[in-house]
Amino acid sequence: MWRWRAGAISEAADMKLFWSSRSPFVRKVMIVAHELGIAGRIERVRKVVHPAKPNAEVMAFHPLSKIPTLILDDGQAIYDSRVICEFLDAEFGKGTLVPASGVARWQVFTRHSMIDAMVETCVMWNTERSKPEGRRDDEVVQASGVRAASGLDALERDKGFYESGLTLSHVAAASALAYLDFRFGTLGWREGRPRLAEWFEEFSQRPSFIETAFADVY
Ligand SMILES: N[C@@H](CCC(=O)N[C@@H](CS)C(=O)NCC(=O)O)C(=O)O
Repeated sequence: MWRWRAGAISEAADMKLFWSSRSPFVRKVMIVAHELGIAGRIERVRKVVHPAKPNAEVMAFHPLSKIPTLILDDGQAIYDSRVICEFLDAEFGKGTLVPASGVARWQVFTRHSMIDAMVETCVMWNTERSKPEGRRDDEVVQASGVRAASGLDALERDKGFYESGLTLSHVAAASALAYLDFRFGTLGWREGRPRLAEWFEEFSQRPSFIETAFADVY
């Protein structure tokens, strides 16, 4: 049976996270852990994953070989990133990062899912555009750009996003925008999206964001 210790701040790691310094989904989980003051309880276990190469060690816990996967001290696995974030917030944050009820709660979940879909599109976009000519599907590359722009425009217009305090959907947005800077530095996503750019600039100062910076290492 997994035992968690409520209110603990700097205890030994009692959870493991299949982790990579390059994954926006992993970064989102780690930002949440830092915001909740429990990053020290999560041992990061580096895993290399790729859609073309299922990783047997990851598959032993996540049947589809995806990271992040969180493993509790009784061996139970929790995934995907949205579920891990909600788990951490419910268990260690008393639900502070998700409104307890009402429309606002469902707006946070919906926005979080939209951002995750946008990031999935961007990860696929990055993979597709890196393929050599002949193997690359240019229609997918182009459509990915259209979808990502549409997601960013939705965030720029989303009044509730700017008016509410910190939620999981804000963490998801920060990780998504950082991923764009990391992999699509020349995209110029800030152009025409001043509210989002300003919001991100402010979020970027948070220790949780600084502590979890992307790094292109295996
Ligand atoms: N919906 C999943 C997406 C996770 C995901 O796609 N992670 C990538 C790394 S950024 C991965 O595991 N890719 C390996 C694969 O698709 O086989 C989540 O939110 O956790």
